[in-house]
Amino acid sequence: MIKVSLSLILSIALFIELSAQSDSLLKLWYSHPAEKWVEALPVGNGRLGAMIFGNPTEERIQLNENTVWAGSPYNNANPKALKALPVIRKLIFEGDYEKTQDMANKEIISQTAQGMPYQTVGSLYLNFPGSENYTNYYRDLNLEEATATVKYSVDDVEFKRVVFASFPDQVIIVRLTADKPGKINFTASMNSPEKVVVLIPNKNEIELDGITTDHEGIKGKVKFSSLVKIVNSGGSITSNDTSLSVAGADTATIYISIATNFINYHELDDNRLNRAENYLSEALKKNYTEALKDHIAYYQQFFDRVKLDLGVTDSVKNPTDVRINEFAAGNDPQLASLYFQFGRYLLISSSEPGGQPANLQGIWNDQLYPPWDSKYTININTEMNYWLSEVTNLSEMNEPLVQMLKELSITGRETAKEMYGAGGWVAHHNTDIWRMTGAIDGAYWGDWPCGGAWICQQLWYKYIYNGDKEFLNSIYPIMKGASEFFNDFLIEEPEHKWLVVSPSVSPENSPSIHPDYSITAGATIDNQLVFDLFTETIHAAEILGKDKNFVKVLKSKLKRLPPMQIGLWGQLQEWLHDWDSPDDHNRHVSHLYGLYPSNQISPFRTPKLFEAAKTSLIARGDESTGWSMGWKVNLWARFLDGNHAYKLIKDQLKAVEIPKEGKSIFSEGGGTYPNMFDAHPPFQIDGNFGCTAGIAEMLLQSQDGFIFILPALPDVWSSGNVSGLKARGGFIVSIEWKNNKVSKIKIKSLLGGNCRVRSYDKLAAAGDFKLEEAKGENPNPFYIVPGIKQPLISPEAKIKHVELKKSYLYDFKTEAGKEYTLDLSE
Ligand code: FUC
Repeated sequence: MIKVSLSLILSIALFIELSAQSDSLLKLWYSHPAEKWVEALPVGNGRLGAMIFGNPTEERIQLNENTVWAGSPYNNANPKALKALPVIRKLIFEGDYEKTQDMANKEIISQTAQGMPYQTVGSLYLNFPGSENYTNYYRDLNLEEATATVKYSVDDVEFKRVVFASFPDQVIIVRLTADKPGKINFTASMNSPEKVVVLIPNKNEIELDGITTDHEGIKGKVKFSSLVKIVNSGGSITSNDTSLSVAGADTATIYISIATNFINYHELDDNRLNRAENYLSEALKKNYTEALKDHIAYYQQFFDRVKLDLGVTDSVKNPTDVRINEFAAGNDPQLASLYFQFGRYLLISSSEPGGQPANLQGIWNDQLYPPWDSKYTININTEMNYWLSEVTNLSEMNEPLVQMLKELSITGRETAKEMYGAGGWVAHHNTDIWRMTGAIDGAYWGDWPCGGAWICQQLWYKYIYNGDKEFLNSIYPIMKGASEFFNDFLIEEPEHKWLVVSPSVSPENSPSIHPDYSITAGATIDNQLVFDLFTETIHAAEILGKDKNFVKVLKSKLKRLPPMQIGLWGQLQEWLHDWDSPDDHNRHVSHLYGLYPSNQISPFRTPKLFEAAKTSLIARGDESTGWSMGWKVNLWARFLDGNHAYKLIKDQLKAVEIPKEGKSIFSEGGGTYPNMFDAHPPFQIDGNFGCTAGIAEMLLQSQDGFIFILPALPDVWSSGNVSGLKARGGFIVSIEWKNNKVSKIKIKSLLGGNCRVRSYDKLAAAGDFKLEEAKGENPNPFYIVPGIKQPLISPEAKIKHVELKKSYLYDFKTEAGKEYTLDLSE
C-alpha cells in the first residue's frame, strides 16, 4: 500500500517537473548523451565548474575549481631588458627589425616561465548497471534555472538526474530520482590526470586529494581536496577501497565539495581539506529542495534582468545540435537569442564576485595542459570576455577582473621598474593566476607592453555605466599607475616627433613587407590605448579632484600622441608607416579597437576614419577564429550594418568538427560546437562572450554621446523585443519593435540626468515629460566623447562619403528612479 502511494507521488512529481520544463525555450537540449567533451553541458558557480555528459550507463561529471593552476607564486621579468631597451629602440628607428626581434627574444622576453596552465580537478563517474537498453532519452541545460537534467527510461522506470553548481552553498549537487521506488543502483568513483590519492574516509564519502604539476621550473604547490558525499533515501550504501555503491535507493543526492590551499596570488596555506569539509557540512544543513530553490533564486537575480525575443519558428522543436547545423541556411531567430542568453549564463557561471576572472575557457577544462594554458591572454581575449558585462546588465560579474587588475598593478610595478626602469605598472600580452607580468612566448607575440592599459578600459566603462564615484576612487590608483608607466615609457619618434610606445607590436601581426618581424614603434592600437588611458585618467582625476600636476603632464603628452592615419588604399593604418596589405586576413583587427570597444571612431564625428576602418575590415574578411568573428559582430554593429553583423553571427554559429580526443586543432575555421561552446578552434569562451556583446550592440549603443535605439537591426529580426539592457549613465532600456520600426521604448533612469536618444523612427513622449529635439553637446557627463586629432590622410587615398540613414535625435530630462516611455510618433 505504502509502495503504491510513494510511486504515485514520484510520478506526479516527475509529471509536474516535466510540464514545467517544456514551457521554456531557454534550454539547450539533445536526444543523445555526450560522447565528446564539447558535447557535454557546463554548470558553474564561478568557483566550481562541471561538465555533464549524461550517459545513462556511465555518467561522467568532469570537475573544475578556479584556483587549480600549476606552479606557485613567481615573477618572470627579464632583467636584461633594462640595458637592452635603448639599443632596441634605436634599432627600431633604424629599421633593423631582424636584429631588433632577435635581441628582444633574448633580452625582453622572459627566459624563465611563460605562464602556468589552469588544470582540471578530475572526474566523478557514476556507473549504472543494467541501463544499456535505455529509451526516451533527453538531456538539457536550463538557462533560466542554471540546472542540467538527464532523463531516460529503462524497462518501465523513468530515471532523472539533475545537476547544478550551487551559488549560495558552494557545492555541486547531483540529484538522482526514479518514478518507482527502490530503483536507484549505481557505483561512484573518481579519478584525475593530476597526482592524486583517492580514499574512502567513511562509508558514504569519497575523498580525492591532489597537487598540481610543476611547470617550466616552477613548483606546483596548489593542493586540492574534493569530497563526494552520497545521501540516500531507502536502499543501502557500501564501499570498497576507492568507490561507493548504492543499491535499491529511492533517491540519492550527491554533494561534491572542492577546495584548495590558494589564498591569493602570492599566498597558499595548508587548509584545503578543512575548507572542503566546511563547504560540505554547511551544504548538508539544507534539504535538496531548499538548496535548489536558493540556487535558482540567487542566479535569477542576475539572469532575469535581460529578456530577448527575436521571434520563434518551428526550428525550436529540434534539438540544439540540429539547430546549430541548420542555422546558417535556415530561419531560426530564437537560436540567436538562445546563444545570447547562453553567453550571459556562462558569464554568471564562470565569473562571480570574490573569485577569479573567466579564463580562456571560462572555468571549464578537462586537461592538465590545455591550449594556451587556458590562462589570460590580455591582448584581446580576456577583455572580450567582459565586453558583455555592462551592456547585458551583469556588472557584478566583472568584479573578478577589477580585482585581477588591482593585483597586476602590484606585480606589474616590479616588472616596470626591473625591465624598463619606469614608474607605474606594466603587463604584457598574458597573465595567469600568479599575476605574472613579464613578456612571454617570443617577441613576435609577447613584446607588447599594453595589456594593462587595455584592461583599464573596463574600469572606466564600469564607472560610466554605473556612475559610482566610490568605485572610481577605489580604482583610480590603478589607472594612475598605468598612466605613470606610459608617461615614462613613451619616446619621441624621429620623423614627426610624436610620442610612441616602443618596442611594441600590433598584436600578433606583422606588415607584409617584413612578415617575420612584428616589432615596431607606435602601432595604431597602442596610440589609441594610451589616448584612452590618459584621457580617462584625466577625467577621473578631475572628477575626484586629484593630482592637478599629473593631469597637466598627461594633457601635454596627450597632444603629442600620433593621430590616426588613412593609408594608400583608403584603409585605417595598422602601423605608424603605411604598410598595410589588402591581402592581410589576420584574425586580429587591433587597430579597429578605436571603433570597438573604444569610441574614437564614429560615423557622426569622424566620418573619414569611419570609412577607412570599414575599408580595413572588409579587406580582413569575415570568416576567422571564433573570437575574431565575435569581435566583427560588434564592429559591424558599430558600422551600423545589421545585415553584415548578422552574417558574422551565421559564421559564428556554424557547426564545426569536434576535436579528436586529446588533440587540439588550431585553425582559422571557427564556429560552434554541439554544446554551443565557441570553437576557436579549439574551445575558447571569448567567442561566446564577444558574440553575445555583439548581439546587444546591434540593438543598443551608447558610446557616441547618445543612446542609439536599434542601430544595426538586421532584416531577419524585423519584429521583436528586448528588455533590461544597460546604457552608459545608468539607463536601463527596453525596446519593442515591429516590421523594422520601433513601437515602444522604456527607459529607466538610475542616476538621473539628460537622456539623449537617437532613433531611425520619429518618437513621441508617452506621459508627462517633454521630448525635445537635441542640440549641441549632451550635458550628461557620462556621455562625454573623446576629442581626437584630425587624421593624416595619404594623398592617394580615395575616401567614400559616409551615407547614413536618416535618424532623429531627442533629449529629455530624467530623475533617478523614474521610468519614461516613448512611442512611435504618428
Ligand atoms: C592569441 C590569439 C590566438 C588565441 C590565443 C589564446 O594568441 O592570436 O588566436 O586566441 O591568443
